Amino acid sequence: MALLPILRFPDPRLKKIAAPVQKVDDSLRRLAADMAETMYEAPGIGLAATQVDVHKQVVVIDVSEERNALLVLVNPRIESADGAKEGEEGCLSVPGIYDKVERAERVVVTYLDLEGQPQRLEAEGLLAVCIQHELDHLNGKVFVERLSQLKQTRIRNKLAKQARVTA
Ligand code: K1U
Ligand code: ZN
Repeated sequence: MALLPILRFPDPRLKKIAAPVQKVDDSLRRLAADMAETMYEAPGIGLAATQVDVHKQVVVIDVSEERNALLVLVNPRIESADGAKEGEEGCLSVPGIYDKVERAERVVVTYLDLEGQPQRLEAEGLLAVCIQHELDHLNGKVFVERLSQLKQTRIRNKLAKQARVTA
């Protein structure tokens, strides 16, 4: 397995739209294993392939306290969503920035598992939020782009300053 470098906002590659996976094979299973290792090491509760510069519809998620409930979603689709709730989000591509985003409270998602079998999952709470956050990544959207223009400008300035300090 391998740790993969995570793209940092506002890298333009985070805007790419991920393509559907045509075949679930060993190379896709290796990608998922590498993504999971990268997510656990970060640490994070989710990671989309877009964030490691692979533009395929794959996400890994583990919202469990014990960090032992890995979910791998291939070609995920939100079939239905209901309710609305504001909650704090962070992003491994935007380190150090946390803000409130409104999301659906519950979602039903369909996807393929690592055997290529269709699955259906009803999610609520943090899992529902994380699924929506990761599907945004597959559609080229980072959570800060859901914030006001003023907040986005402040975040871009803060990240540019951080980059100058660490250069
Ligand atoms: O996609 C990502 O960038 C990962 C992101 C997912 C996420 C967090 C919060 C709300 C929605 C989606 C993260 O994992 S940020 C790190 C984080 O939240 C966390 C890290 C360790 C333990 C618990 C949470
Ligand atoms: Zn993110």
